[in-house]
Amino acid sequence: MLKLYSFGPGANSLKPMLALYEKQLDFTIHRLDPTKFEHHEEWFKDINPRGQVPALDHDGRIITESTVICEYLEDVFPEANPLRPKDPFAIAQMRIWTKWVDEYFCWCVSTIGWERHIGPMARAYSDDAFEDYVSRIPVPEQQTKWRNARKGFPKDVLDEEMRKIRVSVAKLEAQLSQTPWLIGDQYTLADICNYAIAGGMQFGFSDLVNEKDTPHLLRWIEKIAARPAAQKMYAEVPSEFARPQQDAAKA
Ligand SMILES: N[C@@H](CCC(=O)N[C@@H](CS)C(=O)NCC(=O)O)C(=O)O
Repeated sequence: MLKLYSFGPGANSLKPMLALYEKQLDFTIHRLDPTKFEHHEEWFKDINPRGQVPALDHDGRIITESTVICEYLEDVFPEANPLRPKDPFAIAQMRIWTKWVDEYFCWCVSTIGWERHIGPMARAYSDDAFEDYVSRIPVPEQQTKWRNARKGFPKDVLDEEMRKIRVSVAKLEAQLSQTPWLIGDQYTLADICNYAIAGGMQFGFSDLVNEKDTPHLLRWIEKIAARPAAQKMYAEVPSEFARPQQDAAKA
């Protein structure tokens, strides 16, 4: 049995969710509500001690880390619509892209998302209520991030993250102007994991991702969103927490 703990079809939660839909596996989804800090409740910290989604329960064994979950699904269900190439060089290219998402692209988009969305949400709580929630966050760096979002990130931090977002967008556009998918002719986890972050940027960062400046990136986003698996995912997991295609900035 496969059960995915998730906020819905957006950001890191989207990666294994879209992979599960693409592979047409049988699975259930347990949605958590971030606005109620459900992911910091004790029952969920027993599942993922970091208090973060996504997490996959496979027959009682828990796998965390969105990209690791995607690779795990390929290892366990290699025949079900493969999303990883067979050739070792191509696998390496795919992993360079997924590593880049996890270590670079995700973080700059995330900070801007926290500034825009988490900050106002956090400011709606009284100081005491907010600190009570923060005290339940198990990862010290995440506590700092919540506090920074509530205060508002310093301008130099936001400027630097926007610079990294511009670098990221240019990198994706450059590759997609050469090849239909990120590592060539095959749709892989490289595309899914990048789409998880880039997929809503035509709305949240329309000054950077648009028809004039990034036509190839835009076509690629639309092409993935139109795939039957993505359409089924958005139809079956409508989310008031993570609106399809509009929440790249909420990672
Ligand atoms: N490296 C982790 C990051 C997971 C992560 O940042 N999850 C976010 C949602 S996209 C989360 O749970 N945020 C809530 C919080 O940190 O309080 C992964 O790729 O799974």
